[in-house]
Amino acid sequence: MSKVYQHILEAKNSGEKLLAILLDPDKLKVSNIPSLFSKIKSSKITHVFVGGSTVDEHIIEEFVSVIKINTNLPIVLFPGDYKQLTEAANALLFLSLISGRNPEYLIEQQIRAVEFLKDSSLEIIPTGYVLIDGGMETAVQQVSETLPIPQTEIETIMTTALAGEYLGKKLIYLEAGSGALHSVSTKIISKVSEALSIPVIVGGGIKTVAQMNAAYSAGATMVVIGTAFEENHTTIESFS
Ligand code: 1GP
Repeated sequence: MSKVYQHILEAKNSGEKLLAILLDPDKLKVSNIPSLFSKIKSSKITHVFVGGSTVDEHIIEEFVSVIKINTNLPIVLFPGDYKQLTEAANALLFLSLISGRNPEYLIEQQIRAVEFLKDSSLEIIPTGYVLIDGGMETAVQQVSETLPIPQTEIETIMTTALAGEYLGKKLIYLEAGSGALHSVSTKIISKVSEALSIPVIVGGGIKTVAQMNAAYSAGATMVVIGTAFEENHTTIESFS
């Protein structure tokens, strides 16, 4: 069953806009999950992403299980590492960092995840992950030891994303990096969305409703927000 992906695909085709909140177990305490989800209930948030660049593998299971008690929204793993996997979630963005040239994040981590995934019922969503310069060195860049593509290299970004689609990826994630100074430009989102037939996810540095709507208008099916919600939980209410 590919329930989570099917919904994203239908959203692309129907024009429905999806919003994921990214929760990093390193930054959010389990004890704060219930109060956070009471705010999320009345917001436009449609998905919960869980992951981070340096998350301790032992806390993932409990973290996701507590989220599950507090929401019916789909929980999607967005792991920085093959150890950040748990059956408690609904789906996994099976990421390959196709903008980089580090085999560790192109295929090595994915091979290591197989031991867990082969006996798992997690929905696996093959995702081409494209790191784009957000105006600062981000955690993804440091951990993956790869360089982001400059925002000016729109053609390279588009061809990289399209190569991802040709490789069979079901989603393309345009990532400016957590806490980016500049989110992915609408010019890039438009160019990529027009070229691709699969849904485009955009994240990194999006802090306002206006930025989110601009990303949707440019063609993003889903926007991911982490830092803005982490820094100020009341922001969630302005996204309702
Ligand atoms: C990071 O794209 C996500 O991987 C979200 O970024 O934390 O900047 O919202 P922010």
